Amino acid sequence: MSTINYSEKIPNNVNLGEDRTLQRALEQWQPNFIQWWDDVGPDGSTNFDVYLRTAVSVDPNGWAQFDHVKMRDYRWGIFLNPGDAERKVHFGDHAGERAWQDVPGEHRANLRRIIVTQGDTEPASVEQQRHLGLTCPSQYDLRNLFQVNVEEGRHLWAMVYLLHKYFGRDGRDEADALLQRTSGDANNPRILGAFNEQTPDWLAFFMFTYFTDRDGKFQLSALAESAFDPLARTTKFMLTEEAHHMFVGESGVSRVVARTAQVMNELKTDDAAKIRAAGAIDLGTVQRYLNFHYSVTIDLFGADQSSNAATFYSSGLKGRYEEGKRGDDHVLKGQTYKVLEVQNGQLVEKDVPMLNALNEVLRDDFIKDSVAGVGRWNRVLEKAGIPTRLAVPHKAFNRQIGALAGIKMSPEGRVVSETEWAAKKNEWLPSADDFAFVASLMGRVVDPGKFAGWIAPPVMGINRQPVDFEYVRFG
Ligand code: BYC
Repeated sequence: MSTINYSEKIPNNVNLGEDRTLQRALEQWQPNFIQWWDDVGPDGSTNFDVYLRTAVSVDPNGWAQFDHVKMRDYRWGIFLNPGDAERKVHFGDHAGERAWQDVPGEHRANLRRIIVTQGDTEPASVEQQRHLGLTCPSQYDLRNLFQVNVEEGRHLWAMVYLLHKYFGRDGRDEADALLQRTSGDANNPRILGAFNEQTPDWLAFFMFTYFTDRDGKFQLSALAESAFDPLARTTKFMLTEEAHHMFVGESGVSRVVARTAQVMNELKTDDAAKIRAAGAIDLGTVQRYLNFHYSVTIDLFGADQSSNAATFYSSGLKGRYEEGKRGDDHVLKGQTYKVLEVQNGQLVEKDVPMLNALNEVLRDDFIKDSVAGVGRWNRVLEKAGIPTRLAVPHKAFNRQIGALAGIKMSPEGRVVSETEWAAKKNEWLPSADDFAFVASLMGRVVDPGKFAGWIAPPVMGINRQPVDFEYVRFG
């Protein structure tokens, strides 16, 4: 079951050939997907041969094969982690019952909504990143961008398979709509806020893959607990791909910070203007990008109190991060959780029923994980003898979703007036000037082993290849 059949038009390990109707329906969706890739996928990349990894099996060891391929010919397919016939639902009102191999009628609408929301983010991110290849800082980075892009395409396939197989005509319509919404489109935008923002430059890309792909890690982990077994198995496999995306983000920002620290030491200055004049990105700009991507990403977890979240959990559709490792009753009735609320213009903590606060529980798990990586960036500064430190802003900073959307907050967590917000906004979030400066650095470096001046080279290459390997052949 874990071996992937590449002889079929749609590579898969779900015996697609045995279900002709489903196979035909997906084969009809496939050219629309390719059309979408051609229209809004990576700009100007059609003839490139890219050193990509492709899944060859879903076994934890050795699922990946590396080769130069054209992205259009990437073997997008449907790969589920191996099933366990004995698997039981392990949280919520159905705990102890057999995991579902089909969709129970009463949970159909909610499951469809979750799968569509998940599926919508995948093509959105490809659309957001489509112009970045034109300004890559190196071949190594270009290859990583393209790897992320093809895997997001595959994640779309993962959700489309579930929609087609388990949701009939509605599912097919939703699968079509996933190719019709467009990131940032005024009339038909993507579903969630962060996926309609722009990713205008590589600093934004690294922040996005560090923070926003980490939302992917936490949401997919919560779905990997689902009572609906096909969803759990497909998201488990997606998580193995997601790990590389977060690596691209974490190491990317780390290399930017390393280069900036080097320039600061060479010039013996922390003056942003001088650092910029030397072609590096000053730490103030890095911090403002961080503030932006962190705040729009924590919005992705939804409202702090949500009856949807309670229903999703109690009915077994979506668990918590690492549900199986938690020591409580996995039903959570009568338990409480602390959320922040605005009262008379100030933040106060309030105990609310935990079931309703599960979006906040997941957001808090995400926050802990994000902060750890920021600490690793700070160690780069520390080692270089630079006293400045990066930090995630307060949870209520720049929020648009949930109770905290009603308050203006400084990154340090001080409630501020509208007037102060307007005056300081450009110190806290990237300004037009910051974007213009970062854009001015975005050249296009494509000689093997060469890197743009604003980013340090990586410590090692991909798949034990040297850093100056020809990761992309431009055809
Ligand atoms: N922007 O009761 P609430 C990834 C809507 S990332 C705009 O809190 P709920 C990836 C919400 O839809 C992982 N709207 O909602 C990363 C609802 O609308 P309706 C993606 C928002 O259902 C990088 C209303 O506000 N996966 O994989 O509890 C690259 C009330 O909100 C936002 C998932 O998200 C927002 N930020 O929670 C590529 C998992 N937040 O119905 C890929 C599936 C909320 O009233 N999704 N709203 O019109 C879910 O589990 C839930 O839908 C959410 C929302 C957690 C997102």
